[in-house]
Amino acid sequence: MDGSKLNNIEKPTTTLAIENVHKQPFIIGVAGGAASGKTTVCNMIIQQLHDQRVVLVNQDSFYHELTEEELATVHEYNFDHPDSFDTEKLLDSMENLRHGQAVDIPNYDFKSYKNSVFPARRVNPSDVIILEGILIFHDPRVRELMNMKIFVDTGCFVGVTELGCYFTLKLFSADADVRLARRIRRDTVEKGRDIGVVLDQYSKFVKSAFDDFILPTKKYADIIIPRGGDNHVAIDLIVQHIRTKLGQHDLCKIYPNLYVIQSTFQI
Ligand code: UZR
Ligand code: MG
Repeated sequence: MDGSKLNNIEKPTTTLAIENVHKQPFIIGVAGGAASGKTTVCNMIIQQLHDQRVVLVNQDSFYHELTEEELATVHEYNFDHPDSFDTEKLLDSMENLRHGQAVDIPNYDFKSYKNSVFPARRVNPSDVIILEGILIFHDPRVRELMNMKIFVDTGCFVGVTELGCYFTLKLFSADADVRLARRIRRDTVEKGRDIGVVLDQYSKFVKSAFDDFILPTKKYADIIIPRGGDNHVAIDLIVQHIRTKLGQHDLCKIYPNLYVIQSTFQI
């Protein structure tokens, strides 16, 4: 055989196309009324996932700063309305985190109603991102980012009612009562608010915003947790599910920046 022809035969080569595709984080949304126990649920999930990289992003961080005019009539300002949040900025931050970029999350100050008083918090990309907030399910674009949606319900109690000479057991929803009681304690102790202002704000805005904006988003939840942070079985199940989902990305965990996208054989 002619040696030159043999040399012309193309030798098989393998091309492994490797691209720098980062692993997308598992995003969990946690919604529920003010003082329903959202933060407790988030902290319990974070505690159980201590061997993973988890970050908590709070919708509260994205409150719009109040203008001087709004500050002058702050008791008329509705902090429980969807428009009080800078949702575009929240979306922007989440998109960056999702694509492996660190972001600066504003540090909203509940005393001055400004986000420029304290320095922003640098958040690095993580395996799990928990997005917490009263209205975190309100905007469909934010909902679409989430791999799992949790709604925290506070609870109910059994009471006795008297009807003539009969006594009957009745299931009462204690949700609003429990949230209001917790809120009074939290806002007077932690935020240094006057109890009169807290009650006034509750009847003026918080109660109706819960019925008009927060409760209607419950239907988007994948999981509804009754009794919030007291529900250890629900938290265990959620953590188990997250671990299963993270386990499906084992290859990505070993090589976080490498992702084999295609393998071609050229002859
Ligand atoms: P969570 N809030 C304030 O009290 N002051 C602010 O400057 C901004 C927000 C309250 C807000 C809402 N409503 O009910 C609550 N009011 O923070 C949400 N009035 O906080 O999700 O931690 O319960
Ligand atoms: Mg909270």
